[in-house]
Amino acid sequence: MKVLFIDEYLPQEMLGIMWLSRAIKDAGHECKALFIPDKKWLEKVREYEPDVVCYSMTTGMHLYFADINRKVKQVVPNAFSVFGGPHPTFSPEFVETEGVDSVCRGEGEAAIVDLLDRMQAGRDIRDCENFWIKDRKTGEIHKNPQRPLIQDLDHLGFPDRDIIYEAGAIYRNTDRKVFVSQRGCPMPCSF
Ligand code: B12
Repeated sequence: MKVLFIDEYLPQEMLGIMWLSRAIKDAGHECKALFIPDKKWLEKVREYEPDVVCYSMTTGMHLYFADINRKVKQVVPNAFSVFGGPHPTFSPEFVETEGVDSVCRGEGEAAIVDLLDRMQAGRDIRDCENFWIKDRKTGEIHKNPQRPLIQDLDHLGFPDRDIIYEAGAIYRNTDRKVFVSQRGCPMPCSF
């Protein structure tokens, strides 16, 4: 399957996207990123023709990305949209938004690979764990439980920095690279 992550330029490389891309590529799927602002962004979406369009979001960016997604759907109407990150984890009812096909709650590596493998094989995706999935025909929302958290982070391999560097040379050229050796928050935060 062909996957496209759309994000805006942030002050640093996005570890979520890099780790998801690692898992997606290791499972044999294709994966690219596109950063906005880019005058040709919609042209690039049309040219790549992704099967799945992915967005990683914090709260506050959700209306913006919902709008971006509606524009994406005008040029690739069959592309399946997946939203993940803190906002969909806290507020999965975001799936009710027009144009949103699914949201992923919590860790995404195993979830997105499961989803893509099922799509590739033409299998049912409605009971895919971690996802809330909207049936395109009936509008019914399938609310699935989350799978257990990853126990051994070393199994994930290294984040795929290429996906970010290919899409945004500024990240490749900067001396500042981002590393995180844990998941979640060491304080009592809920995320
Ligand atoms: C590093 C960091 C930043 C960096 C990079 C952000 C980024 N998007 O990569 C910078 C400095 C830019 C930043 C900025 C901000 N941040 Co910040 N940041 C973090 C921090 C400390 C770690 C994030 C991280 O890299 N985690 C590691 C990766 C691997 O995890 P992840 O990104 O969550 O991704 C996993 C899952 O969420 C999921 N997933 C994520 N995206 C997707 C997409 C799909 C399609 C799928 C299937 C799955 C999926 O799968 C990934 C792998 O398992 C978190 C704290 C935390 N505990 O997470 C706060 C946190 C994300 N930030 C937060 C906030 C508030 C902000 C700002 C709004 C601050 C501000 N006032 O400007 C901005 C928003 C910028 C933006 N548009 O994202 C909040 C978000 C709360 C919320 N309700 O959304 C957090 C949770 C801190 C907190 N506890 O309050 N941040």
